[in-house]
Amino acid sequence: MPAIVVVGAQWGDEGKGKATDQLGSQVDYVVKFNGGNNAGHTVVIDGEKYALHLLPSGILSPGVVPVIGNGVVVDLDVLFEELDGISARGVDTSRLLISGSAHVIASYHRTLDKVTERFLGKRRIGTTGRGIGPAYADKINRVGIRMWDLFDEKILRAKIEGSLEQKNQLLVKVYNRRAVSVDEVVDELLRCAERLRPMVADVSVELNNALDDGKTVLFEAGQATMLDIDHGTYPFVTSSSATAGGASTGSGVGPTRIDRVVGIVKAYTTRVGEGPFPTELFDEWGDRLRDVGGEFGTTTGRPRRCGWYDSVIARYASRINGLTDLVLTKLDVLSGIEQIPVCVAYDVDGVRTEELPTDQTAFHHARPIYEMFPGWSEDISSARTFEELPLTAQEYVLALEELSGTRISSIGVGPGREATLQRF
Ligand code: 2SA
Ligand code: GDP
Ligand code: MG
Repeated sequence: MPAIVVVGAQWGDEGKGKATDQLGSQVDYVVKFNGGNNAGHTVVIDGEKYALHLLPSGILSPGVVPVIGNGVVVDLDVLFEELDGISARGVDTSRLLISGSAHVIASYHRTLDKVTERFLGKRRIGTTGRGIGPAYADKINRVGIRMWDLFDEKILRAKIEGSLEQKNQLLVKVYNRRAVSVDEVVDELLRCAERLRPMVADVSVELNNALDDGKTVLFEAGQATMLDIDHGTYPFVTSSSATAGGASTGSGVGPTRIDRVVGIVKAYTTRVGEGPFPTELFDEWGDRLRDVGGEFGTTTGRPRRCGWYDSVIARYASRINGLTDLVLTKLDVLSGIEQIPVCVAYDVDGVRTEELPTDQTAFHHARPIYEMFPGWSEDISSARTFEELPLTAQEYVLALEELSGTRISSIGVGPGREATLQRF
């Protein structure tokens, strides 16, 4: 399998980090192609926990070349902090490559993210406050700063002046904040340039050459299908392409080179931040999933909203991404529930629908239609083959597979690398 894409099939935190880490032992490159340090991927190796935000999860696999593609927005302070943090724990970070076309998150992007959210009040998105939206807005507005710009002070200064012109008016006149000084930003970024320089590369050339040489490349998405700027629950989304297509635009590797697209899906559903979530639970079942599943944001620590499995969303994710297979995670969290509800369709204003309504109002009105599946009482975390699972757990997995319309290639029964049942 020369090129594989790993995407989130729900609203994120499905366990992409663990899945990428596992596939990482079989690949030569792991590429992060969207998002920035809003992501939070937890990987557990031999009982040791690593929380990665900006770095691709593949950095933890010896021999793998970790790559940050052009589709990513990079906060350089966070980058260096994260590199230092994992280097101190003995991880080799020397092979990291960063696309010169990736955009910078500067301090004013973080400021704008926070003031905008405050300004929106009830209409806020519930962002991570990391400056993601404002950095992508600059990219689309053609006033962004790219990695290459840091190596020419004259160009950097001119671009920052251009970028701050309108923002300073907004900050002072609308948000009642002080104007951002061009000099301060130039200094802040120039300070990073020397350390950054050896990591910057033409990622598209590197990856295409690697594929020509028969090497394997894994593309790791941040966030998820339902948070994608185009295909998610807009406007309650992140600002990047988190679906499979983003792997091409965010790295410079054409879609015809991609062989497999793996969707990561939890055995239930979570969401962090604002926005519609049809199967959300507001009762003790939601608390139970959060407690047993440890559902708290890896980046912000925010409690995640929890609900039952939604097969309408799984089918949608299969279609939007052209999934070849699903990896089902956190099946162990459902142990001990007598009857497990699974959403099979929605009731939208009295009409049953099996497709995801793309009209925002209709989606807000969607009510889940559940089918009940018998649960299991056993602790399944030490199972290592599908056949070792209790029969009802096997049936639950087969039902999700059928309802989602995509084969489930592996199943997670714990956070550790070893706690996985491979089906094919
Ligand atoms: P942003 O900051 O502009 O990307 O926020 C926009 C929306 O995207 C959601 N978002 C996420 N959802 C789930 N997990 C994410 N990563 C962290 C994690 C989140 C955390 O792994 O737990 O720690 O809170 C992530 N990143 C962005 C966000 O909640 C908004 O709804
Ligand atoms: P990501 O953003 O998709 O990489 O996911 P996160 O790392 O934010 O959240 C997933 C959490 O679930 C992490 O704490 C993982 O260690 C944990 N995890 C992953 N797979 C499993 C599993 O199969 N069972 C259990 N119990 N935990 C898992
Ligand atoms: Mg996460």
